[in-house]
Amino acid sequence: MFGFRPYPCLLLGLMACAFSAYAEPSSGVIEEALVAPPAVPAPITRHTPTTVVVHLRTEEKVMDLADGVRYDFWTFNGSVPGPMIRVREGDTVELHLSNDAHSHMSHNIDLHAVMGPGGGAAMTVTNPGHESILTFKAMRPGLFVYHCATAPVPMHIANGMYGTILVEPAAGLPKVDREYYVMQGDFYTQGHYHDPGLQNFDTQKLLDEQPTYVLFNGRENALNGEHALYSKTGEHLRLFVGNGGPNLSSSFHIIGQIFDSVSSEGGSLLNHNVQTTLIPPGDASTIELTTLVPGTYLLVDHAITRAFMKGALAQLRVDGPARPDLYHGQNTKPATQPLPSAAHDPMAIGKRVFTQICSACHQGNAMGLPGAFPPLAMSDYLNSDPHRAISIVLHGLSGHITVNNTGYESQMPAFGPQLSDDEIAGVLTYVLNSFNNRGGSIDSAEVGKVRQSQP
Ligand code: HEC
Ligand SMILES: [Cu+2]
Repeated sequence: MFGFRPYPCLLLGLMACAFSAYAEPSSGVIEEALVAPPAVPAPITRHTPTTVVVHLRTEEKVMDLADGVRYDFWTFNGSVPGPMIRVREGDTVELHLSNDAHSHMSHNIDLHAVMGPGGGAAMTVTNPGHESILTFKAMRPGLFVYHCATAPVPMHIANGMYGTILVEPAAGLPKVDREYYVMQGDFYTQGHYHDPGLQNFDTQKLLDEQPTYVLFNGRENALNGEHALYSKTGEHLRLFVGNGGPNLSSSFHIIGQIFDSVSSEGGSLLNHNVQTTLIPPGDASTIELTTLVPGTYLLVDHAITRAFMKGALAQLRVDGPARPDLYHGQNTKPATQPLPSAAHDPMAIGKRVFTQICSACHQGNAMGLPGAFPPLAMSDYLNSDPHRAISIVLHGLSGHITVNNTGYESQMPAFGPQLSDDEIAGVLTYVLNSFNNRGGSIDSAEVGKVRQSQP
């Protein structure tokens, strides 16, 4: 009833306890050092509230939306999402919002951690070259979204103006080994997915709620490869996952993980053993997980078209010794099946394999799908070196390739384990002699050789 914290009282004894009660609500002023996502400020160790000064700067800035694709983002502090603000329950936040002198628009901020009309929006409307100050008390703990709320609001958000503010509960959060900050958003460009060059905002797509891109941290591959989130086996991770929207809800999932705990709708209720959690626009969730088995895990929006065809894909790399006790598998060669009668004709075998397998991705007309699957029809990549395709079908292919002047950076699985040498020879022969390709044939002895030489 006096705002005592039982824990410091126990530690420090009665005198200190009485003192700490007097010391509240404020023990000085702190200037928060913000960091760029996916990093977050360090956990709070204070046991008393204080005044935290936060500086945010709105900046309009052309950056990469994907490889070779540029976009005129509107940002907080030059990043999408804006930096995570971290304060403690009961803190008073003094937020300085400055708007870059080169901006074309005024901007403001609505923080969902604020209890007051507009969440700060009306008080912070800031013209280019100006600054405004909003002071509020962070009364409720949780992970909250902030965003620009200047008209047209959907456009400011669609251009990247969102972030999160974490209000730690007075008792603090349990200790974990690593923390990361990921935020989903949908983007609307006049060009198609992966059309190169500077892409303009598309109002009609925004109105139709049909984004060209759905992204984690404002750029395709922002958290992939060398930028992947990282952990060692056996560690506990905490992910602060937000959704800026403006339109799409996220079915947030990590392929091959089960979340230890999820704060439902970012609130104080914890759900456990969760596979996929729903994060609507303007919401955020604190997600904890344990990384037991090494390898690379994919963070996705499980509305899965967005992950594989609109960019909503990030990586978590886990290093450490293998755990066959928890996870292992075996690949055996299939027993050679007796071939159906007409089946010694490579073209007939090839047509069947193409229809059953290859067409799922490369399409029945072999034209592929823009941005996702390269064409096999008139493919300069295939026709320039048909023998290279043996190894592609046997072992799969990933990384950047260029087919008919278009870049692809995707993944084709290995079909070596499931297709026989005859079938691979057949399908390549079929493809080479169809779809306006150059002709020629691949025989199964060649496939056998490649299979032997590169196990
Ligand atoms: C699950 C989807 C998928 C299936 C099924 C698939 N591929 Fe692919 N394939 C891809 C992707 C994706 C790439 C590009 C990989 C990259 O970007 O590095 C590719 C690339 C290729 C290439 C080189 C690029 C080009 O266009 O010439 C060839 C050749 C190829 N595939 C042949 C085949 C054949 C033959 C089959 C059937 C046995 C097949 N693929 C089945 C997804 C698939
Ligand atoms: Cu704005």
